[in-house]
Amino acid sequence: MRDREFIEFLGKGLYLVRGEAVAILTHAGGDPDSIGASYTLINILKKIYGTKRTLFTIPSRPSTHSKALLNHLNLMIDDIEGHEGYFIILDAGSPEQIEEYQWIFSNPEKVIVIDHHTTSIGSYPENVRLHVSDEYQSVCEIIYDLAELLNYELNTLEAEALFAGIYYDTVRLSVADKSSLRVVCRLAEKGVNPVEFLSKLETKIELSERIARLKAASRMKIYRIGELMIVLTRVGSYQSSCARSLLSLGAHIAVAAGESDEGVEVSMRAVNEVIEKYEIDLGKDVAEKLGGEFGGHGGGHAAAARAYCREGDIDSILSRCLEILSEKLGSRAELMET
Ligand SMILES: [Mn+2]
Repeated sequence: MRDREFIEFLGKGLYLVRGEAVAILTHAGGDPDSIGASYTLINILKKIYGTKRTLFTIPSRPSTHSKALLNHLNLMIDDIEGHEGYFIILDAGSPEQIEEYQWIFSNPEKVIVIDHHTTSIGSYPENVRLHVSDEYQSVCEIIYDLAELLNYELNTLEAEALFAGIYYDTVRLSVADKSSLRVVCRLAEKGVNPVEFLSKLETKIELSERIARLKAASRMKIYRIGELMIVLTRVGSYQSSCARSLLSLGAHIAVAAGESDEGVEVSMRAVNEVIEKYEIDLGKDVAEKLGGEFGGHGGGHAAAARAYCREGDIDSILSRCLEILSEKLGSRAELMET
């Protein structure tokens, strides 16, 4: 177990919800880590803590990737409006990430946060119960350790759910450390078949997503910052999928922005060599800053992050993003002729 003291404190912290009604929330859009952890935690709460009602929701709307996992797990989204009881927030490093559900903080002592991002955790209201450790690479591993502490026997579906979170939060295991890999091996013993399971989550690229990716590529502006290729583009939907696809075209860092109900959504991705060599963290150094400057919020991981900007137009947001990147990377950005 990575951190027994932390897990024991979590196990005890959850005594609070014994026999109570609980609603579980992920961060906006959800991702495999938050959904996989929610699925398994729901079962643990029902069986070990005897919760009387356990609801689940994803703020904003589930992303396409999230929907495939929800279907596989047969996990339904509940209406938690007006829920009275406890709330557990998973994998959301700051309160803004639960979007429209800010009302749950009217009773902060009934809110429990379980997470592995520590940078903005101080922005949660006082009296919210925090169980946060950045020693962990995923919330799914925290829930795995909790199951181990409680002697809870995971079934195959729960093992798959946790595997999904660890797999994606460690960028397909490429940055997985010894502890994450140990858990992956334990999960494999529970019957996870990675090839079969991952193909279910990954084969479905909708036609609309293909169109968005291709448009993003045709509209992109290419910049050079020192030895790095940075691309910026605008696209109406699937911003994160577009940014990701531009990395496979050859960009070191890709930024895709587009209008959403929330204002301008900016997704960014970087290849790992750049993250390591330049010690840049897109979540902390770029998305958080950008969101803050344009009246919104942002965050994420070193190699994958997102900002929501409520003020400003796409062009000024993208050029500020480029400025932040060049400051951080220590050279000027030059536009390449196309
Ligand atoms: Mn996570």
